[in-house]
Amino acid sequence: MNTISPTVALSPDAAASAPKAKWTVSQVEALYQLPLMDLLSRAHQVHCENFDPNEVQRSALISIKTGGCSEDCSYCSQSARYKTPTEREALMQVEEVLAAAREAKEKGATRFCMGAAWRGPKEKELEVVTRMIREVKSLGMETCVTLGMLKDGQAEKLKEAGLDYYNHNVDTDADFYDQVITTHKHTDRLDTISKVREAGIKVCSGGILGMGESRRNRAAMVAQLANLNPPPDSVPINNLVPIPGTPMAEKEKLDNFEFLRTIAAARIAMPKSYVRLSAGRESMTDEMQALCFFAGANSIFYCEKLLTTENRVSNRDQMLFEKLGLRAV
Ligand code: SAM
Ligand code: DTB
Ligand code: SF4
Repeated sequence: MNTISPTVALSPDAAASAPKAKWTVSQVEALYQLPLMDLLSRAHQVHCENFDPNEVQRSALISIKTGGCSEDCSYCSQSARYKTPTEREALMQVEEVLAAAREAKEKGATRFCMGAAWRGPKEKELEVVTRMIREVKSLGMETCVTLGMLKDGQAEKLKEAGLDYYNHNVDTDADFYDQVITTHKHTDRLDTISKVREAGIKVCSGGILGMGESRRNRAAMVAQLANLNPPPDSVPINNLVPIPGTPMAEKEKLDNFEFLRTIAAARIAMPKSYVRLSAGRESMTDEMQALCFFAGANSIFYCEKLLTTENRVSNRDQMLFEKLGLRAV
């Protein structure tokens, strides 16, 4: 079998013990070009070397602040610039969020992710979110928030409140980014990711497929995530959920095998990261999801709704886990 490996760049510092292997875009693209069975075998082997392949982590997701966002992300139902079915709502109350977290815990989720439709949080808003984090932590759950771009000092406040993960997706290849979003730059995303990491919070970062990007763009996104030092702890791979009223409402669905190849490439390039099969599961068959788990996906959103769109009713997921002999962790 073809063994494509990342390039080991020799460190100029002779004292540095473990040189960091870097993936070039062409190396990741070469993974995509493998015969599917070779790619899946290799991804599954890497998965087994680093994780129990029968275990899947489950995170619940809730939208704590919906709609009315200033940004123009052309896939998003929450941008104020497009006329979508999503209505603008105020920031939720701490008590309401806590009740949702309790329910998610009872259903078996181990991590509670809170999303806000903001370019970035204002200080007063951040203060409310830190209270939510403290309360959810006190239930014994891991916490994750996704609030947009952070200013200096904000990540430290989140860390102090006990935040475990910050989700901030690179979303797509840097070269394709301005065809999707113009109100902020790809480098802004990297800047927030650095702030999160420097504050000692675990990074959750991935992207969306099926926005009209090329295979090279997909490979570049995987390479970029893999070359972060270290790679994100958690890598959500979203399949575009086309939202009526957005510029991407009529995008043609990405071929399932291309989605699967991306999961496999992400697993190989980021052996120790949790790869999350994220948005888009609602329209995937059980068989497609099983292939994604085989290819190395080992985390899902376990809740009936994502931020504004449907996900999967939890007993459908439970049945799938039973059929596949998967254990929730
Ligand atoms: N406003 C914050 C931000 O942009 O980081 C947090 C919320 S934003 C909705 C979180 C992520 O959801 C986006 O980065 C994107 O990857 C994903 N997302 C949003 N709409 C989506 C859609 N229609 N289909 C798939 N993924 C989507
Ligand atoms: C991520 O990568 N996917 C989640 C979470 N992080 C916040 C969001 C998916 C949103 C799907 C479209 C919606 O429900 O609005
Ligand atoms: Fe706003 Fe985030 Fe949606 Fe972009 S993806 S419009 S920043 S909520």
